[in-house]
Amino acid sequence: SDPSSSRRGAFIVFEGLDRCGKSTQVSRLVERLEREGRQARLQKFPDRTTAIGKMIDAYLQSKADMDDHAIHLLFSANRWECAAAIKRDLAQGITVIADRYAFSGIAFSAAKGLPFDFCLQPDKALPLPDLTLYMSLPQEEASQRSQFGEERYETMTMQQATREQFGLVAQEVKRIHGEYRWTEVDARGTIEEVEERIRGLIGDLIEGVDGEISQLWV
Ligand code: NYM
Ligand code: MG
Repeated sequence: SDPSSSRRGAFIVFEGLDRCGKSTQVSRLVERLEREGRQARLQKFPDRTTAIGKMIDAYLQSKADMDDHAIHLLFSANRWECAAAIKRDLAQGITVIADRYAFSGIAFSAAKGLPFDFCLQPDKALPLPDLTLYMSLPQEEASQRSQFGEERYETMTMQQATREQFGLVAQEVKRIHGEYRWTEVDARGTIEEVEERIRGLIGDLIEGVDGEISQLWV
């Protein structure tokens, strides 16, 4: 019998600041998995296609203003409305690759000054990623790449504050869920070099995972 048939798909999350190369790497990874004949799905957060996602999109483009707490809860609600589909796909053996997740939610909102604890609560019990890859780019290198767009949060001060909060998020993930669930990836270098690093870090996770998916922050 095929031992892999009893395994669920892995839930792999990519995190990082704006312009760190995340979206490029996420789509290359999903393409590679599909080329290799594996089932994989890309889940972008925020998912701007849903009704809640459209409100988030309007906020990010400064077409709408919103209280900091309210938009924080909408980002979380946007994950909850996708949670059942993520769990269903994982159970069917599909590898789910997320471009941002709850960790962005905490880091960006806490960087605006909301209490860390408040930021963490609404995502409690969401599917726990098997691995989060945090793509890290030194400030000097990020400034050179920058080319920030027009969206909210895309300023040097905000990115610097968010970088610090991501450090605290990493500590919390490691403390509660184990060191192995959060890994920093050096995002310097060419697209191919970074892709190779990521490939090494993911290893045999793409072969599937034994056991049920756990719950975030539980
Ligand atoms: N963002 C993203 C948040 O503030 N909270 C969240 O929960 C998530 C998922 O939205 N600057 C921020 C980070 C980004 C912005 O994301 C849009 P992207 O990946 O640039 O589309
Ligand atoms: Mg962005």
